[in-house]
Amino acid sequence: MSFRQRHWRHAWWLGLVVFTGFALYLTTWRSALGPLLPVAQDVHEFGGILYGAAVVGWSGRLYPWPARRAAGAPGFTQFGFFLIAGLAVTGVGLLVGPSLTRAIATVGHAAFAAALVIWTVWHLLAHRPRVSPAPRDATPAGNARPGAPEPAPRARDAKPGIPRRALLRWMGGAALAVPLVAATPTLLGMVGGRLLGASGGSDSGARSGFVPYTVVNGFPHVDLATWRLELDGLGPSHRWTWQEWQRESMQHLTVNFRCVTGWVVPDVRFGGVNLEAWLLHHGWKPAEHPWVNFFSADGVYTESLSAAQIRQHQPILATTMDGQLLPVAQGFPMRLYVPRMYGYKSIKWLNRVEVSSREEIGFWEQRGYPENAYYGSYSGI
Ligand SMILES: Nc1nc2c(c(=O)[nH]1)N[C@H]1C(S)=C(S)[C@@H](COP(=O)(O)O)O[C@H]1N2
Ligand SMILES: [Mo]
Repeated sequence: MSFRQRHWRHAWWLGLVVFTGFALYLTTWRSALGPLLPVAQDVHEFGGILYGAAVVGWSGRLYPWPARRAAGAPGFTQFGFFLIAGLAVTGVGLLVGPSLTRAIATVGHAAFAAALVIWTVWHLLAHRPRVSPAPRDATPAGNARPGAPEPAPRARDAKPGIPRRALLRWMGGAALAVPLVAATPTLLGMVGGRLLGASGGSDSGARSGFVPYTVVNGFPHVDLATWRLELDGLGPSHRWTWQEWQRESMQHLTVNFRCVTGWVVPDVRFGGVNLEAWLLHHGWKPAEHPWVNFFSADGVYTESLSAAQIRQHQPILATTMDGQLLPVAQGFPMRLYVPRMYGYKSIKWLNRVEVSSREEIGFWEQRGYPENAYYGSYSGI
């Protein structure tokens, strides 16, 4: 395989895997992809495994680092091989194994991804098109060091300047790197928590490790003085003010919070009101209303659970996380939390619950993720 072929092959594969990977984590890319998100996830998982296996298993040809190293290629170039191998290993860790493995893999995968972006930018800069030297005749005579070996003879008609095609190709590569560089702080935020600002951006204040998703522009800022929780479907609708809600009895559970795209935050302590007990207390008859639908103050996101799912998983209407009120980015003042189901069930900025004879199919379920969001119910492999 020629030098050029090899580079093109890497560019295509990396492009595919890196861009689909970023689409899974970055909230703006996610919403832009919409119904294609589950497809992007499949492409990322399959593509990543194939590419990682090809690079590691076929490294002699696809990534001939030992040979190039011996030939005196810069050491940092070879480093890319280890970053790709690291991404492959942590990527598999995200797909299999217990929560602890996945939580470690989450941080590792983000760290390797950020490092790979930095490495790619370095690679682009190190190999940017250079002005080819002027023909020998034009070199000022005084520049020749005494005793320096005679430079190899060059074609007399070589024109000085940057080869146009190389320049265009390089500019294309650099343009592709821009969104990746812009997104790198988010990845580093997942690694270093608050080191580079809370993950996900400016006013998020999310707990480190979480990726504070939203499908609208920004996070709704809810005022406790005007906040109401509404319960519909049981005769006249019930409403709770924040003060009234404080009289409900709280329960606490410590969980591993897990998104369908792989990331896990271990040992999160949620406090809230048991959904089933609360509904039953207000006259819910599961046989009459086998669906419970949930609505968000963001006006877009929805979720639903069947009576059977509620029975089995005992979700809570959470108002605290690790003993404090929820951060704005993470659903202040109330979110659902559904144990043993992927994070997309845990609707944020919850302000209305409706018991119904029909299901309001959830935001991500409409876009291809399973309604029965049990851990393990979705993965490209
Ligand atoms: N209103 C609303 N709720 C939401 C989402 C969202 O975009 N909007 N994203 C869901 C997804 S896919 C996940 S993984 C979790 C993420 O929780 P976090 O924002 O606390 O990290 O929230 C879920 N609840
Ligand atoms: Mo998610």
